[in-house]
Amino acid sequence: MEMTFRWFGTGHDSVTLENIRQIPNVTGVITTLYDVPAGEVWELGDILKLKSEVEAAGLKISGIESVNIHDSIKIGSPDREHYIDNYITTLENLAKAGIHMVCYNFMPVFDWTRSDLAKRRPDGSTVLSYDQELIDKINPEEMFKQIDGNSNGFVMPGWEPDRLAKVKELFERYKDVDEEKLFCNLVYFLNRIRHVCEEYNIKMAIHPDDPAWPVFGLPRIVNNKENILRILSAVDSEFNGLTMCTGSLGSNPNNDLCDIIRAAKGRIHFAHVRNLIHHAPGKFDEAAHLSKDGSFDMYEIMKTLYEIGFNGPVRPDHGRMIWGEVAMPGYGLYDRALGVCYLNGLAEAIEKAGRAR
Ligand SMILES: [Mn+2]
Repeated sequence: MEMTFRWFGTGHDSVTLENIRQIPNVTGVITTLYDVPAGEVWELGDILKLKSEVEAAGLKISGIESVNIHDSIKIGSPDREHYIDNYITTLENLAKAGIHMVCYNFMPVFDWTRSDLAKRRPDGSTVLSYDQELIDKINPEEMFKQIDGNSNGFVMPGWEPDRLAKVKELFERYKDVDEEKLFCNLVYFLNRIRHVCEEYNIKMAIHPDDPAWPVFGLPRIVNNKENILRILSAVDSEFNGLTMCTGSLGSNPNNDLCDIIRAAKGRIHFAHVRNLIHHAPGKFDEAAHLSKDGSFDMYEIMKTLYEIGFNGPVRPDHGRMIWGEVAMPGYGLYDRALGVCYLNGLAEAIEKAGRAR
């Protein structure tokens, strides 16, 4: 496993590459061209510039999160061809720059959703939180405004303000897209990019839906073992893989995380490892990475990744906000760095115990 850290780029992130370089065992960043709107080509020059900046800091680009998918591709409208062609050019440019892992999601309209970006815990830290009852009381436009107004001045990934203006129109465009249609549109997209991924050895890692059930009546298809295996087998080639995000899949306590890891063996190209606390169905808070702080057995998760031979990039995921840090919610330096150290400890112990057997 290669330990990495998500970085949104200079001007978009309170965390610097110099900060990241000093976290023990982190050798790479997972980054993006944050300013390029979904559907547009990532120019090779811009990718190379980003790459030089990361390498000058003594790190490497271990993968991209995300190259976002234009809504026309998810909806399956005729103009998707143009956006898929652009996506293919972006993938070629990334490969030419030596980048071979791309995380993406296939969630309509919204990326992840939360009802509170700074829920206070008894120790004074704050976390992202989800409560379906609260979500049921608001409409998608209010949701956009809440997320944008509570993000400490940062633009949250998937909640770019220019999307707010289009949210009503987007819902209208998705009105005939049910789960089956969304699935077919995903398979269509994967078949169209297959040749370039296979030629350039690009691993595509679809990110699970967060939370792992439909929100605002929009279909969701990357939310449990059965649906994930259906996607992996529909385009049965190694390039078509998964981002194993424990927090997203684990938002539904019926998902057995270690069972999903074993079932997707060989097709997990990226791992997001974090913890959360379940309070009731549809109600959870994010937590520190430590097993004891949440509902997941982080030792078993890391051990299962080790046992299936996963050797791609892994990163801590959303952290708590601690020590007075002001950062993009979930993406501060301190608690994610603590998360790395904890995952490092688990990994070292698991590896040495494995060798001793
Ligand atoms: Mn994730």
